[in-house]
Amino acid sequence: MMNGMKLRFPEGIDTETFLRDYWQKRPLLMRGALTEYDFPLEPEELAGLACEEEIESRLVIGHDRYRWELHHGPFDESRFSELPESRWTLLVQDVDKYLPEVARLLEPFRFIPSWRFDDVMISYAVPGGSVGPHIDTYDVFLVQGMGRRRWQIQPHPTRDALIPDLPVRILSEFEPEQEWVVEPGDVLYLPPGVAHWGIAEEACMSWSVGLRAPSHQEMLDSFTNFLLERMPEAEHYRDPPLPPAKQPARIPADVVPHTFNELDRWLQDERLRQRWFGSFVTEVKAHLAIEPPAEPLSKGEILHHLRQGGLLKRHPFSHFAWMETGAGECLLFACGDIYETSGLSPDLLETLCSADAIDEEALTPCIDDDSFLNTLTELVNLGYLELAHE
Ligand SMILES: [Mn+2]
Repeated sequence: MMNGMKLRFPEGIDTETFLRDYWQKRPLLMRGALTEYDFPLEPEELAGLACEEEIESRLVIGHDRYRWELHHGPFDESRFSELPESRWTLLVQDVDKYLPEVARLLEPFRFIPSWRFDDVMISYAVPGGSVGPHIDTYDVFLVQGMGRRRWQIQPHPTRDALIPDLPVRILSEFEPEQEWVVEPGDVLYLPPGVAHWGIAEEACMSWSVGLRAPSHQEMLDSFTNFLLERMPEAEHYRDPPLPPAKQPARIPADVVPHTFNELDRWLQDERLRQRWFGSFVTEVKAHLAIEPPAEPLSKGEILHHLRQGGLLKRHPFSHFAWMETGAGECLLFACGDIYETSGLSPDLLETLCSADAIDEEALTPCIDDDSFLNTLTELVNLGYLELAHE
């Protein structure tokens, strides 16, 4: 199904060994790993995107190791002609959401689950341009698209202290252990925690395929809120067997595990955990709002569209995923919403969540199933699926 581009690993490494030995463990430079991709975006077009109101962009100017400027887009077109000839970088986030030909860059990375991906960020730098030495908390594939960039890395930084009072996160100490000059088609994989500094040798563009890695703090915050919305208000604290209190002010230590036994019933509820997880990992970033269609469509209209050879396509901002729960059910997750599906095969769910386009044939034999058609209609009327012709 996912045909087309493959990542060309270095000699002696394949997908399995990459995932086993490098993924989330060690950096890997892959020379010429993506030479067949044609990087369909010019610097001028990237600058154009940075002028758009709804697109997130940044301009980083590095005067020297300790002096940095950060400016947030959208920018005026004239801004770019006023910039110096060296030492600045323009970064544009989520370009894959706006340009399908940029989203194609995700194809060769499909051996990693799609719900792990965040975005393709594209940067353009003039000679000497960089965002300084820093550490990211997520995995990234740094794909060189144009020109040459010098990457220096320190895989196990001893300190993560930042230079204080700067608008950008710059490490105060950086001792590179490895260094490469990358060229178009080269891919540098970095796991989280590797200190890195990439400096443009000449005008260059780097395409960063970034993964999602929410913090434990964010996850607990989201999970407990999810639970709070689903727990009955009426359940309250109850005492364990109570001896007469000799020291009325004392909290007996065994009250704590007793209380947590009660709370653990919620925290350990596998059914709720699974629903939260799928919902959480398919949530859409707040600034990427999906607009529902102006006029809601009926089941009949959607069925008619498909019967006429029409297609359904996922909204480019959307995240879809599915899960076989182990309790004999499959859940479909779309943009944080949870759908309990019955009678949908894993193959159909996978198609719904990852095929480029969905046609009538892909949806047989479920197309006549009323509850499935209801789900499909809801997905269309939320804007998660869009009617398309091709
Ligand atoms: Mn980085």
